Amino acid sequence: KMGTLAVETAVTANGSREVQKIKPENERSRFMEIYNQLKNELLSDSKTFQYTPESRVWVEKMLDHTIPGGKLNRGISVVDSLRSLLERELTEEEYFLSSALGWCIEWLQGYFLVEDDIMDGSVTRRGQPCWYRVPKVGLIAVNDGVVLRNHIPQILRRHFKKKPYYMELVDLFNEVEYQTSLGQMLDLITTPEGEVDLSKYIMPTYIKIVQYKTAYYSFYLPVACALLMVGEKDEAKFEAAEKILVQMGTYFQVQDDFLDCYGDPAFIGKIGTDIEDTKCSWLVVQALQRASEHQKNLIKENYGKKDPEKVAVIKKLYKELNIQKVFDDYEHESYVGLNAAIEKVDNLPLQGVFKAFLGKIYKRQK
Ligand code: GPP
Ligand code: MG
Ligand code: MG
Ligand code: MG
Repeated sequence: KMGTLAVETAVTANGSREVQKIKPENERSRFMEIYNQLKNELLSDSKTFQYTPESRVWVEKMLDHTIPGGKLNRGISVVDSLRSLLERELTEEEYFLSSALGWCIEWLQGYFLVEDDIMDGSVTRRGQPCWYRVPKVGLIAVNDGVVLRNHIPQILRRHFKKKPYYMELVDLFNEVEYQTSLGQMLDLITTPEGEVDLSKYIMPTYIKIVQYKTAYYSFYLPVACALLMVGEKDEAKFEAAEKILVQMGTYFQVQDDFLDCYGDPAFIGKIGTDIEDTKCSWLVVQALQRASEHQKNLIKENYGKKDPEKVAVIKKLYKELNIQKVFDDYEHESYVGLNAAIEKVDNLPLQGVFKAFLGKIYKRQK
């Protein structure tokens, strides 16, 4: 069944009924209804698998813990992008289908985060323990991630099999997942066991890591889904979108790196681990560009250690090097640069999609 929440309407001065802008809380709860529908479909017995009571309880608990608790920006942006591309309010069917694709992206993200938190040794996520840290879960979480990943083709088959763009959709999700896994690989192999090799922490490496591990699935994927839904065939449109959205996704991951160190864990819902994990973070790359020989040695001795005193040495060094100011300047420049690139897009609906995306993330605190 389709979501049944009515769209608010109002009578305007000239008496015509006009669709009002849906408030964010409504948008979220309407979107959440579709999560419940997709979850129930996955948990019903199918030809593929007949759940036992115990396994059904397990998967439901796992889904509720790992899928809907985030900002839902990626998911909702498929709906917003489609509305913007069509330049009108969506029909019930369009709303449902774009939401289902949005949820597929949230499912992909849920899967990535379950695995990423294990690899990064993180403690909390979205204000609760990481899934692998929940009692009785542990490394079962590795397989739970695989289950989550495989829910995506199930959702796509159930709701999109007869659509003319079905093949392209499946192919898109596969391609983007592959890109993300390569970005994650680069992230992990740039983070050596044992001695810290500072020569690896340079901008070109950084850019490549974040484009692949974050930008494709977080920014390009939602818009590419909406373009497929409107039947877009022009490869150039996809490429133009990719160029701007990858640039935007890079800026987004720089913010993520900044918040890892300077965000309030109570507000961002996760405790940073980048310094302890020897990550090729934007902050350390910037610090190294500005560090004296003495300061470089301090980084070499203190970066990548669990010891809170060593972490404090790194944070003090960031302060001395004024990295917060470097970030503020970067944020401003990125915003100006992205806006300039967006202004040059000749397709107005697509331009609206990009503007909405940028507006959502500029100066974000979480
Ligand atoms: C986020 O990086 C990267 C991902 C979520 C991609 C993971 C990809 C896999 C194939 C598992 P991050 O570690 O900086 O994110 P966070 O700060 O949220 O932990
Ligand atoms: Mg992580
Ligand atoms: Mg990671
Ligand atoms: Mg991070």
